[in-house]
Amino acid sequence: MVLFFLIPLGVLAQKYTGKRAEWFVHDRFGMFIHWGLYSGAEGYWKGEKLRYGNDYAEWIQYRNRIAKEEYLKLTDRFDWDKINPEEWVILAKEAGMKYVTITAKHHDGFALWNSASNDYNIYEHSKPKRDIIKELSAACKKHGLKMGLYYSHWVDWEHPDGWDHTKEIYGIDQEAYDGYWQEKVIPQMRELLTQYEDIGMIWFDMWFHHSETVVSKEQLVQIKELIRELQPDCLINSRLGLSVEEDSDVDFRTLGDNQLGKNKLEYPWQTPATVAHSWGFHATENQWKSTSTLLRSLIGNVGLNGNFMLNIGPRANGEVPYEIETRLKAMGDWLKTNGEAIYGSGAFDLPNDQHDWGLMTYKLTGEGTHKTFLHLFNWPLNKKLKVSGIVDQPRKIYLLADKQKEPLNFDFNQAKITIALPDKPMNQYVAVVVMEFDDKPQIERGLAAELNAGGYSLDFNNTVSMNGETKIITPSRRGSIPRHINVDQPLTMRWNIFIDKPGDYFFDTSYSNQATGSNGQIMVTVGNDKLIHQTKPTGKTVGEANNRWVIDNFASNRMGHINFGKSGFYDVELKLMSDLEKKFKWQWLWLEPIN
Ligand code: FHN
Repeated sequence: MVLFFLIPLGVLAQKYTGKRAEWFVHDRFGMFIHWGLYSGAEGYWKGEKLRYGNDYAEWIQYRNRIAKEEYLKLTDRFDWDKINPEEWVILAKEAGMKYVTITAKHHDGFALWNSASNDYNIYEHSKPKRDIIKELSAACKKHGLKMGLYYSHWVDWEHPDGWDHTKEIYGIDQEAYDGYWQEKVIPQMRELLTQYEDIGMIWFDMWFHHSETVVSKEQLVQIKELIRELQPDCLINSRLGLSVEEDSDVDFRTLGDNQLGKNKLEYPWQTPATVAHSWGFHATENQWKSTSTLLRSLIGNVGLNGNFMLNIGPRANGEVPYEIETRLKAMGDWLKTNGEAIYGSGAFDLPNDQHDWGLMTYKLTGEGTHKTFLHLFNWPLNKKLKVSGIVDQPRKIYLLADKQKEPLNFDFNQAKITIALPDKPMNQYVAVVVMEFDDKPQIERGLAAELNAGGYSLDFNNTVSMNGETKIITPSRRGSIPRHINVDQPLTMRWNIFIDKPGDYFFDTSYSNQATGSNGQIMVTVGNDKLIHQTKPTGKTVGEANNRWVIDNFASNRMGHINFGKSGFYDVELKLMSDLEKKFKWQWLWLEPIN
């Protein structure tokens, strides 16, 4: 049965969303909680730091080879009277998050609820007896958030026949593994799906496809059918071990840990992310992401139709690290003012990374207004904001933080909107400018945007076409050798630009020529105008001091200038030809108005 429905245009900016995932696509932002016995270890065991560079504190039992009996003694470090899951939910609410997903059972196999089918659970080992899932469920209900449950189905270090990575050496009998599945996984899933009212999602965590490990497709289908039978509206993520493409019953795709979206996807997807590095609490954590970074990640994902689930790793007394709490509250403050650009918003038709000032999101409101939100990460010093590629005139532009919606002056010219900004943004971190349109704004596809400070940087990112076979060489030596192409055969590239202010423009180009004389030709054509440049030797440079780190020099060379007689669209063509054994390497073309 195909479970993808077409959402009425304008309600959600995303085409293939199953009915039950509508809230998830709308809400965009949730909390992830990693909390369990490992929270008591805080990333150290008997004086030794976690034995693995990635410092995932919740892996301490496996990494430091801790026996179950000893691991269980960590319960003594918990302050059972202080732990209050409602505080986590309140924090989520303050952060503007709409759901909370907790590690009901992480890889250590320890259940955070009163599990009748397996006594390795918190109820049996806390004093007084606690059922954290029950308490969290009540708190979520009270504060109007959805509850998601993380359940490690594949890996379980407690059950002798559950998967742990040492079984890659010693192997495991399929029948024995199915024993674990039928006596622990299925009964526990049944408990979770029947004891705690509505479950928003079950979040599985098998980061391999089932074909690459011990779990069989039948076992996964068994879980999936159980969920559908007991909680038809509960979402299932792709780390169940089945992809969204392969099984339309899987509601959304989970990207890699901290992996942000790169492309717009038309089905629901999500990034699980950390504020720090570790998921579980780690005593010596020090890689805190800034609030701006976290907001940028959220906005970036929404601008590509994604969801963002941000983790907190509370301590064994339930406390959330100060560094996390402050960032979450700051995000919540930002969302109180700017939430409209996130909730119910999604991707706009222009590429998300088209402009150097920030990112865009879009929504069609219930009143029929089309809004594009311009998220500015860098307030321009000249107080001008340039938007390239929208070919319809906005009816109004204002700052989202401005309650009066005082209109901002702007200039509209075919495919360029230039907005006059006030001296300072009205809020912190990211300023949002709203452009309102009566109809869905039409765009000019494939336009290379003008940079906000002026000029056009033309390269492989914004080219409309590239003829000739070549490979783009990715940056190397820590980025000191930039992205480029080896010009080993003639190559033609084209860009579409819009010139707002007619006049003379310089053309510069960057390349590396390691020959002793000219080794090729670079030709630019705009209409009837041509610029021809014979490559010059560029020599070497040092990438890193005192490291014998000598690299090819990529240098900017002035080709000349061309006059753009009137405002309008122009096709810029570039032809690259090498003519010696030692081919040159080409990087970019730069256009800049001559003032
Ligand atoms: O191994 C886990 C890890 O501990 C953590 O739970 C993350 C969260 O996405 N998932 C696994 C690694 O991808």
